[in-house]
Amino acid sequence: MRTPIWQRLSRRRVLSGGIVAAGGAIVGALPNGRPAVAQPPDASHGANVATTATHASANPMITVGDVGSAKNGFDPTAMLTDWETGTVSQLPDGRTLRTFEIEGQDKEIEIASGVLFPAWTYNGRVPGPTLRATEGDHLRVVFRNRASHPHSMHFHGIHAARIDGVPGAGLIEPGQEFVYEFDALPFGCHLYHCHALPLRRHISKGMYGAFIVDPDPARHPESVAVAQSRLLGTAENKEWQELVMVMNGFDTNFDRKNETYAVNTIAHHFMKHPIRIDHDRPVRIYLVNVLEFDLINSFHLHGNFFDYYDHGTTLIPTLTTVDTVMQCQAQRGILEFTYRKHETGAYMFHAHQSEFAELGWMGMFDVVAVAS
Ligand SMILES: [Cu+2]
Repeated sequence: MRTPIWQRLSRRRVLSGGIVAAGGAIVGALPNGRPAVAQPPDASHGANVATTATHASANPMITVGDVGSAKNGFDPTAMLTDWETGTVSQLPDGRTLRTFEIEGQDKEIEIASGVLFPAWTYNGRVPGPTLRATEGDHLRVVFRNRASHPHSMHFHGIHAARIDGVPGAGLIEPGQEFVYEFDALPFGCHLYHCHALPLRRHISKGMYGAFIVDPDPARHPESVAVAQSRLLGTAENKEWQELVMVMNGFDTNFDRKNETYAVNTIAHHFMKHPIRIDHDRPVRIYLVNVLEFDLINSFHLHGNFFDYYDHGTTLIPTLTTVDTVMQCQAQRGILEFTYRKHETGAYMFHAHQSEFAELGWMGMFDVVAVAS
């Protein structure tokens, strides 16, 4: 008996003919260059047939269709810059107290056009909110678990074991609440994620987000200007075009392999919605890799080179003049570059694992001259 097409098409075999939109629709290229969609069987489809897609993309190398933000309630473009700075007050000792409120929620999200994924989320979005604080702030993170499974928030930062977000130290049951309280240290580009077991399940379901700690210029007299430029709200910081990119992927058929890859969740979103860059202003990217199942992820920039600050914990670059960096899971860093000496135009960026790029982790910068 012939094996159904959806069983014969392994992820990598599909790639030789095209791309996978996954979770139900496998997209390949027909000989005439038109994409085809193969549906796995369910009660309403007795047979497996390849049919011509009704809404082919103009670009045969990327996923078809587009994901609107209305259904998900979040938009990858907005996520580039929507810093969550919390509620700010002052402690009796004069220090800043920054309070964040986060809810664990089950939510079905759309990760490519027509491809739904049953996510576990922080505040109903994947990645969760980008938490941003200043070095030395006292942080209070109130986590309420409104989801169906036990969850936690484990921060990559300096803190006590009792609030580490692992079992027995802030892992909480559905309906419960926990407060993680610690100082924002060290400065850098960090992350948080759920640390419930099995860990790979909770991370791959979507429970992670970026955690940025800006340096306090008063603590860095040797590099005040650099520290100022990183501190949100300063005039020096406003000169920069800052973006947060969380590299992730989704295992839509639960075989412990990813079917789609992305920055900020939606496959190929930044191919369809290029990121507008002012030619004259420098760019700073807070890059975080949370990809599960694949050992390594990477970022490659076209037509340009960048300086890199591993973990963001230094004010001088740890790598200079590179055009590619690789990151293992939970590794992160800051990229800085400029297009000031370039022609305007569309410059690509993507994972240099070609397979990841073809499955969604690829985007464009639209570098334009902005009249002052
Ligand atoms: Cu969890």
